[in-house]
Amino acid sequence: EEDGYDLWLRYRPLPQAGRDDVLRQAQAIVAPRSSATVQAAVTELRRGVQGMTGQAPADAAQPRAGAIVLGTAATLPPALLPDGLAALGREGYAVRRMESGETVIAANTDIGLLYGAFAWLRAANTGMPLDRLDERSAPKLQLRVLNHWDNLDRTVERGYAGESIWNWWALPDVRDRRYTDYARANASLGINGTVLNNVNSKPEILTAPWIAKAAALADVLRPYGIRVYLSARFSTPLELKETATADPLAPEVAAWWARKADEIYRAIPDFGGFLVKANSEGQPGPQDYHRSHADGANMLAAAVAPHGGVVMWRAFVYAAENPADRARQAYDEFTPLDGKFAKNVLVQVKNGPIDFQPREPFHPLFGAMPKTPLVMEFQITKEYLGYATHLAYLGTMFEEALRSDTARAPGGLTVAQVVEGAQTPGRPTGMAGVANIGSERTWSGSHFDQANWYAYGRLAWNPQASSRAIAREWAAQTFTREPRALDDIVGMMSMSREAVVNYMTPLGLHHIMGTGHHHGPAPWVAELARPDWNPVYYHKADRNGIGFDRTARGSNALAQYAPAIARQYGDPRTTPEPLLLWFHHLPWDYAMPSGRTLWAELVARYDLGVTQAQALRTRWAALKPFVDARRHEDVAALLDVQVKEAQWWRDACVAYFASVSGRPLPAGTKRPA
Ligand code: GCW
Repeated sequence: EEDGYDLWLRYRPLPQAGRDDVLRQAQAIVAPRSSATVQAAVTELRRGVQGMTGQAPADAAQPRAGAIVLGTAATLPPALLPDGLAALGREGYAVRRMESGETVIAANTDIGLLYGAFAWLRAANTGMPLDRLDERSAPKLQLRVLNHWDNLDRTVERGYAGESIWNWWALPDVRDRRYTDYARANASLGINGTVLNNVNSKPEILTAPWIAKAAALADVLRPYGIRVYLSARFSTPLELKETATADPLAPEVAAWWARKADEIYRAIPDFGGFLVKANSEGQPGPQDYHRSHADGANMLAAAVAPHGGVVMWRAFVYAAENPADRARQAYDEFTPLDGKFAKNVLVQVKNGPIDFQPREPFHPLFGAMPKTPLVMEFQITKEYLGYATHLAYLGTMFEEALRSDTARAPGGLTVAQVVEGAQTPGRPTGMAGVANIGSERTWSGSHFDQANWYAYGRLAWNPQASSRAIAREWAAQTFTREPRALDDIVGMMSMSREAVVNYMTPLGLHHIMGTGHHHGPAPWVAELARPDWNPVYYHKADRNGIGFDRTARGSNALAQYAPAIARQYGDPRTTPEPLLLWFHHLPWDYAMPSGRTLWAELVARYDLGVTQAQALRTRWAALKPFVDARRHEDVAALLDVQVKEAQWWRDACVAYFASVSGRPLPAGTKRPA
């Protein structure tokens, strides 16, 4: 019975034609003398071929037609060596079916071979013609990292898939097999780093017993090319009572961190570095000592630099003292520091300026810090998009952010290009995804949420990839290769996030969810201690109108974007409709392009969202013949909840906005009796 544990690496028996194709190309495997990484590649190929065909490939010593031959320039016979291999770099690979009948998986390193093996398996699993395979690929970003918000007591902040997969109690002695499966899944996507613990961090994580636990995980993950990182709490030495201050400029503090780094690197020689959330939501930081983010980041960077480590310093900062517009704060604090960060610091920026809302414009820092490498931070776990219950494929959302034009260069400069380092040649590049992984059988809390982990990984490899192509690739491996069913599943995925936007926060609304847990509607909440936590602060609806004026007449957050964008979005007529109320406060009777009033349009959007949620359910029901019974049922049950909660969102929001505006439902609005 299918329970989702195998993720997209299912390797179930293929239909006859596919099976024959795999058997023809994978009769044997030839691999160089083995490192643990090559061993992992060979084991995976064997497992895949055995699963897909029922037959295990033989081991062969010499290349021959019908064999898969893995090798580097040092081990491949010249006739099988692809041209230009060196250009594929440390992690790239070439996979090619030769005229002579061998399938060559070539790379410059063992990790490249592992990635190439997964690429071949992906091709086999998705039904590509293996006798014509000719693929080369190299990652566009260097650091492709998961951020676990996992606490040391095994709870997961904003996690909806059970407790943390890190069984801290049993570590370091017990190395759960699940860690290896986690490594395989990540390596299949090219994810090469993992931050084990929550950014809301604890001092204990940097003490000897915890370093030993992290080291045990690093040992399991290493053969799969995955480095371990830790979230560091800025005040750690002070809280452990090993220094008298945490001031980054105090020599005893810098010395403490340098010693700590030495200690960590003794246990984990390839330790990736630190992720830091400082001076944000109550976390300590350099500003507690009137020092800047750069002072703090550079002090930590100096500690890990001798070992080749990096510091990822988060730009998600906002404070109650800055009540006018929370969306402005990161830009205001960080742009003056451009050029002041050490070489091994990357500033990690959420995709939008508020907080992982169903829709936000791209963060204005992208393109505005040309001397600083910026890491894109996406949230894979669906804190604001219906937890693991609602079907919302985030590939489209990630793609929307990455394809946004920052207009910071003549001819355009997309967010993806910024993240790829277009402005910062020679400096590190990266992407971070807040993981949706837990210890439930499905890993991600639902079958479709696995697609969000998958899409994140594929976009971290290539930020310009197509979210639709990724969805298709994932669904073919996860559910079915039957083309019509696949079209339907991809169609559902592609519209799902827009459905969520429509029934939660249409037309640029944001941050109107329930307090604390962030689930369900609560646009009426107005009495929280901090103004910038109240939904009313964000929608500003009253008798006359609705929306947050971020133009020059309002908070002027718009001025943080390039002039061309500021100009275009300065006028509601030329602002993209999906962002209208993000940037403008407008009267309820404002005439929308549809010919409706703003009020009528808002209600129509909420209705559309509910209709779309219902459509997801109907479309899934029709897919029953193509999906195994258990997983079909699991998804169907969640889609029922989604329809119910879409109605809840719509009804609550429409009722609330009707009450503040004093307007009746537009004529013709249908509601169940
Ligand atoms: O999205 C918000 C979450 C917090 C989170 C914070 C952050 C880890 O509600 O739970 O804390 O962002 O990104 O730091």
